Amino acid sequence: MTVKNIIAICSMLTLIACACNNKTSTSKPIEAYQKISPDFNGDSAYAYVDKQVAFGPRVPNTQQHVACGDYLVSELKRFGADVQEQKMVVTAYDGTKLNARNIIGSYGLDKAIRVLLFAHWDTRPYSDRDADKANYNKPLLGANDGGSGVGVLLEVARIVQSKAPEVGIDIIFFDAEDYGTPVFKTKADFSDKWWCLGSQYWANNPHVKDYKAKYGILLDMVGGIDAKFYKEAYSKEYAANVVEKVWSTAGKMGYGKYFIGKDGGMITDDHVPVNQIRRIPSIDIIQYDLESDHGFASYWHTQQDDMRNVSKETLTAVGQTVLEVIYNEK
Ligand code: AHN
Ligand code: ZN
Repeated sequence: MTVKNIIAICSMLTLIACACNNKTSTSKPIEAYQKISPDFNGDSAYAYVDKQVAFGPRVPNTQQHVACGDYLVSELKRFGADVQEQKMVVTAYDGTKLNARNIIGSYGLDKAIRVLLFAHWDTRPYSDRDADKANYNKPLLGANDGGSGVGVLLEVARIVQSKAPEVGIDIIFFDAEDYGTPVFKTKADFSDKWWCLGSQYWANNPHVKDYKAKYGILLDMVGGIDAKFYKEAYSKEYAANVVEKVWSTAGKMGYGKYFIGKDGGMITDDHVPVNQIRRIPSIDIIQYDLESDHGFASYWHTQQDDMRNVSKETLTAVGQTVLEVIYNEK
């Protein structure tokens, strides 16, 4: 038998197999979900995370923090957003005055119906979950914790500029989320109020008087490899319909391995002041680990939170889901 003959026979068999398949599939077609949103580019989002991490830790009162803040403002402007900066001094758990900056980028300012998308851009000054005590007082790189949410939202901004959704979009990068009381302190106030300082400030002093949005979506730690996002308790309490909308959209788009249809923990995060003070129903998309004792990935609040843990696939699953949700909004 010649090579040509073998190829001919193989092609015939393939054709027959295809024909048979078609016959069976016509009886019950499996319709793929047709998304209406533009494609989210995971390479692009990854590059925005990498760029932030390259500044080093972004801890308030440091020069790297100022430099990264300037970069975020310039990127939002490059993507055609109307940018506002909210500079404030907030007080940390230990009395330190933090020079903080919330960065706000808006699209479609003439539109009454708005969706708020947010993430924190600062990184933690302590690696207080590190296996090595010697690292407790070291700031961390925050590739996932800080970088990932902002990276996804910068890519969302780039896309929103190229094709406007029907609703207005406000993107806020909150500062000073991650300066909460370190766990290694013995005599200290461990109240939740020392977290989320930038979003607390904004919720009491919005950039626009009486600012309202239909709902809000917080992205926090959305880049981890094989991340799992569970339905977080505050999100369910304040914005159950938004949780359902986001999780069902993710499922239809084939991202069900990331968006798990089960309950996660109750997490103090930037969506809490947005819900409780600003009264905007808001959810938190946050990587959660039911197995770990603190609920988060093993590298959370350690020196290991670097680019090795960031996945383009996870960034895409989250970014494409958020895009599909906002492009379906009217
Ligand atoms: C607390 O640990 C109290 N909340 C988690 C919020 C957080 C920290 N997100 C990122 N870093
Ligand atoms: Zn953190």
